[in-house]
Amino acid sequence: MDRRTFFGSAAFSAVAAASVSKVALAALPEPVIASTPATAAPLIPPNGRPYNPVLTLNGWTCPWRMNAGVKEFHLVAEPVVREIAPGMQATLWGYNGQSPGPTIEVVEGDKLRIFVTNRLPEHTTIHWHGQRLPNGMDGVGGLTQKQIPVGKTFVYEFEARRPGTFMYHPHADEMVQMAMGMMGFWVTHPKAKHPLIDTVQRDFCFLLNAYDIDPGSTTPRPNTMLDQNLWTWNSRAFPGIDTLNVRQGDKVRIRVGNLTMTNHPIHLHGHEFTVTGTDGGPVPHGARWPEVTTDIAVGQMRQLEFLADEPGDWALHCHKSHHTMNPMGHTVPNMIGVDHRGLVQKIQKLVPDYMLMGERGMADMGEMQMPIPDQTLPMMTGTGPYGPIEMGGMFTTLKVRKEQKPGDYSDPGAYRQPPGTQAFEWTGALADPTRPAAAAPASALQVRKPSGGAHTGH
Ligand SMILES: [Cu+2]
Repeated sequence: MDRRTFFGSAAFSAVAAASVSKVALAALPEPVIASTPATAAPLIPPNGRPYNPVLTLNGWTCPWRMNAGVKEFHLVAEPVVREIAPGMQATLWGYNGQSPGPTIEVVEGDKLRIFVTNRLPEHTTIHWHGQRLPNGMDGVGGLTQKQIPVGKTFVYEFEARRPGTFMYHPHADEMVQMAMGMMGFWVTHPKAKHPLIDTVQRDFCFLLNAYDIDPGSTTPRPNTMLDQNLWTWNSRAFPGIDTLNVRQGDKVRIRVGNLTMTNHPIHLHGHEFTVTGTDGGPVPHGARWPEVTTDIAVGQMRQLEFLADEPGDWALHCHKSHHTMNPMGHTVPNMIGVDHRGLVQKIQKLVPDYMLMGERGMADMGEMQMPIPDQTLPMMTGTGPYGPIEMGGMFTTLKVRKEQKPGDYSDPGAYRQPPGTQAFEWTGALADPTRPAAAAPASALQVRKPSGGAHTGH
């Protein structure tokens, strides 16, 4: 079929992803490569139909060009270096210079052409998670298309048929390619006012991902199934995850997709939200209920919406406490409550750097600077106005400020607690707590035991 008449044809389903001709290759759009993990400002659509753009946390939106009414994107699958947080670079695979790849933002009804160039050391494909599209555009290697060989460029063409929150990732050697960081976000905006899609003032998106990178090294182990040691949002770990900065009174939407191998209960402090949509589409009003935590299972996406009406710095994090930590030895012995007085000094005569961890819990880890290998993040780190924030991994802050300007996404700095509104130390008298008398011995209790072995009469 003539590619120029493709979109005018009713035969969408008849065409599969195909290798581009040399003529088309010469004409394909220049891929835009990102070199930093910084959060880019939302991309105001320069052409096509207007929409309110999203902000990709520590990411950016893929620029496109219009070609005879078709939106054309160019993704390049390639090895990348991604800063997970200051002090640690990971060698991952991604798209257009980073992992995740750029967010694709389109409008319901847009006709799309996406060029995918493979610069990986092995073949790949892209699956467009959640899209309605012709079967041959679904990107499942071997099933709906041939894998894209090393060095080749394939083209995907389809229409963005329904609005919502989606993602993209390979469906070729998936275990390795997703463990290496290949994924990206996708947002399809509604073409007109939609009864189930509210206008919001701030629209954030990010993917949950996870890596197993040995301390001191930079390449993830792709064979690890569940015991990853880096729990990340858009391949960033706290304190490398940017804050979500909003104006008090803004309606806020946060879109989250999970491409890790376990579920993540995402928890927001200080506000109640509703889940207004999934990758299956908008949730009917009657099926929404208030939450402060919503679990996002593997391969799921959720849209959280709320009115940001409480000023402050509010934690936003995964509620699995092991997921708000950076790499640590899982085999650290449990020392809580162990009396080892004098032991550390004796060992330090032999091993000067020796530290004993966890005797009184692990909060000390947030303060002490223990020697760690290069390319390794402290287990819990990040400093707030009142001291160390004893977290890493899947943690950041929602900053709600009265003074934040509309559309201004810059970080307003730490929240200043108004006088009299912060937890404070009690300095008055403390009465000894009254404790109950020692429990009576069991033999003194009057217990009616069942008689004999006959358990009848239940
Ligand atoms: Cu989690």
